[in-house]
Amino acid sequence: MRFATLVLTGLVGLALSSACSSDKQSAGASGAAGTSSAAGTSSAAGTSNAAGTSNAAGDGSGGNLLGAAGGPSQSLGGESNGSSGAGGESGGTTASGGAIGSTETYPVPGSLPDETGADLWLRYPKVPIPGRLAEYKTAFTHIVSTAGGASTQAATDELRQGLSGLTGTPVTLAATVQGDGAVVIGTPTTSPVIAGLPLASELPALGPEGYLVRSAQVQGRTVIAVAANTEIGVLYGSFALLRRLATHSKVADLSLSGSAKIKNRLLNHWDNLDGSVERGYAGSSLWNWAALPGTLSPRYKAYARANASIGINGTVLNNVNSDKQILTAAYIAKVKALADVFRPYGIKVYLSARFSAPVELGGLSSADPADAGVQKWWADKADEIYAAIPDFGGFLVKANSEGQPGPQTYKRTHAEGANLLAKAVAAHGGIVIWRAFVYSTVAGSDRIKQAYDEFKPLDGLFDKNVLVQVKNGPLDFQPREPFHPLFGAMPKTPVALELQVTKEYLGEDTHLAYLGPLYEEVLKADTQVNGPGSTVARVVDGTLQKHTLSAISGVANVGSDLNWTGSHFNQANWYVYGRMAWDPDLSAKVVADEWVRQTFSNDPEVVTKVVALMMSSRQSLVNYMEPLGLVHIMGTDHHYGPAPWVSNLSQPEWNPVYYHKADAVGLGFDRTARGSNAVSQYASAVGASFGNRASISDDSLLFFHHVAWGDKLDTGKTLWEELVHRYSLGVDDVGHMRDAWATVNSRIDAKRFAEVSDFLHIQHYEARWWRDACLSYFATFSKLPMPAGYAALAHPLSFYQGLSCPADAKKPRCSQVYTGDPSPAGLP
Ligand code: GCW
Repeated sequence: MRFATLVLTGLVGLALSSACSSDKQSAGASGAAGTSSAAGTSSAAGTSNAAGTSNAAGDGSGGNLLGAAGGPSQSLGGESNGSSGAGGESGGTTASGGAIGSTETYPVPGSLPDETGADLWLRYPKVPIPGRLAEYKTAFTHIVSTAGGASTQAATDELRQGLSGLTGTPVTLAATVQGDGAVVIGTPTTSPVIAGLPLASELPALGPEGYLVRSAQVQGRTVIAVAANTEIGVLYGSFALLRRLATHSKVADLSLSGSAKIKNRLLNHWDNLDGSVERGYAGSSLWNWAALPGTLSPRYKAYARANASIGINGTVLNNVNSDKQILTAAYIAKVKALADVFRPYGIKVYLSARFSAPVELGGLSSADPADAGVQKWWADKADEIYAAIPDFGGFLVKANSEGQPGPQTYKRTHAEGANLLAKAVAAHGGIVIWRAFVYSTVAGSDRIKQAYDEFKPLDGLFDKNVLVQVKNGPLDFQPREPFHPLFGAMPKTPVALELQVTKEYLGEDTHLAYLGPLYEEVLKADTQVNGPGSTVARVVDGTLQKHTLSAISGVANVGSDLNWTGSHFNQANWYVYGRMAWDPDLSAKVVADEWVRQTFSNDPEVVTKVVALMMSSRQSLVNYMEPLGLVHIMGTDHHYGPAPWVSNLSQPEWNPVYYHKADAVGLGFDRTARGSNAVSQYASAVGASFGNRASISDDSLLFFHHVAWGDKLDTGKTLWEELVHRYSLGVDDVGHMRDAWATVNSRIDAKRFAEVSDFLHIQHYEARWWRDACLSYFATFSKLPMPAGYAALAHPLSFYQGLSCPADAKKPRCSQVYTGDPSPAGLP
């Protein structure tokens, strides 16, 4: 909602003051678990409905945070493990054919050195359990890497750093196998040893990025082979091996294979050329444009490593609200310098292109796609870019949305606009990613219908190298939305999924919300366009509608902060985005498990507690911000705190009141056939389910229905009672997260422990702020008192409406509400 933002910047004090491949084994979903809350009450989250909507991901909406012993039982995350695992011990996480983790007892560490978080999940600390350490020391003594270029070098460097760190012993390099303990890496072309192994015959099926990691015999010695068809595949295999070892898995169980299901796995940076980041909460942009191309920050390589470790293979460097300057020769030279750093890590660069650049940079009188001069300008520009960057990925375009220029200015369609750029890059093998997030200046009856209405008729009209990129939901990255109706609705067009990794609407840097369950929810949502099983994942990976071109994008959350993402737990969202982009069938819980092990500790005391709190975190946030399908009731511009009362913005659909439609009768937006009929944009079975009060999940209820305050919901409570209940549950769940975090105190370094504790403290008070502000406002319509068993609202509505926080929208907090005790909100 940028346009509103820009227009309103001058109105501060008015509106603003109102608020402050797959890896062979598809991982088992953590499923519909988690129906009971930490407070022991029952929550409708974790259920799925006929239409496969809102919460099939089982984000543990309040699963027991102080969680019982025992690691999660689930299949292996990210790669298949072909070993039988027979006789293997069972570790923290049972994987198919093997186990992640170890059953050895973890010593309580004496004192741990403080960590900044700068190393992300690539820390490689020495294995603290003697049995596994001895095993690794024997199995990994040297790396055999005979030939290859920069990517093989990157793989070798990573293995050397990782294996030396994990074993606490320098691991050496060798040209040949020196005895037991060799890790032999390469492709059949770069390595005669790999070419000679029986596994070489299995490689072609794995594609250009796939890999195998296996135990093998070379000259009578047992080695670990990391084999792939390309050097990038070798790098991915090396990271897969290190991930297994950093999660303390048994060497005897090692047998990994992986290949990506989605071809283009991108980060989209909303980074501006002045160093600011739109919706960024982690400092300034990583790209130091002023110093490029001459000076290359070491962070560029570190960024590339981190992305490669999770399978991301493309990066769009600049904001979709694009500055034309990025297409000038001076900037192309800077972009080339970055592309050269990223290339060994398998990462291509892309640029957001400004549609009006032929006028603004080229001096043409028009940017009309039908104009031959415009076509030539783009073709020449593409030639210029590809001359500098032969593997340039292509263009991302936001057009005719929130004030951005586009083809409609010239009475041309989005398809004509996209094809203009597509033709320019086609000869070079480039692609165009055209965003469907359109936002016209003319208010419709229902803002969420606009993308479908504009794009569905264009299906079949896009060139072969164009993808249409669609946000996960039809509105705008809300804490929960139903899946976007364009998924499956454009069978002749490859449709890419856009997820937001930066938490614009989910508490930004401070609030802990693990997004794995949100991503899993949308990927598993069943569009039913070709009958049951037509999931968003199968639309996006191209298999459902038979597209070879496929893409997924995550709006990046990284910046110049030392910890990269503004908070330690926001790193998990970068991580899970990459892992699910590589394999959209991975479960959020499996990924959380491996992230915690690599980032904090493999100690089951830590893994169990922290995974549980992560898995419940997003549902807790939904509960205290926007329960029951409410959307977009946050403050204008900053999108941080509550402001359901805002009603004075000039376009109706910029206002929260447009979305929640509270009145004396009830709450919610009627999108059934009696209302805006947005349900008709879905496949009929899905639309019917969304439109039916009996089948819609309570989690999405108010997104599709206007419900009377006294109506009974699935839980047996009235709407008003359930609203109060969920807001209260959300607040108290954050209290449980704090309790759970407190228990890992001695097992995590003091610095990161304290920083997370501080943010949980902020989150707890701000959750209560959300609850009390929203309920005091909605009570003006329901005219109902707080039900028995819930804490009174801390302040009158006027207090919340008078707040003017946050002072800093890039590091937002609202200290005015940090008084009293946030919990219990639901009285014991
Ligand atoms: O979510 C909204 C944001 C805008 C963003 C826009 C978009 C880049 O508030 O900041 O602009 O979406 O996705 O284009």
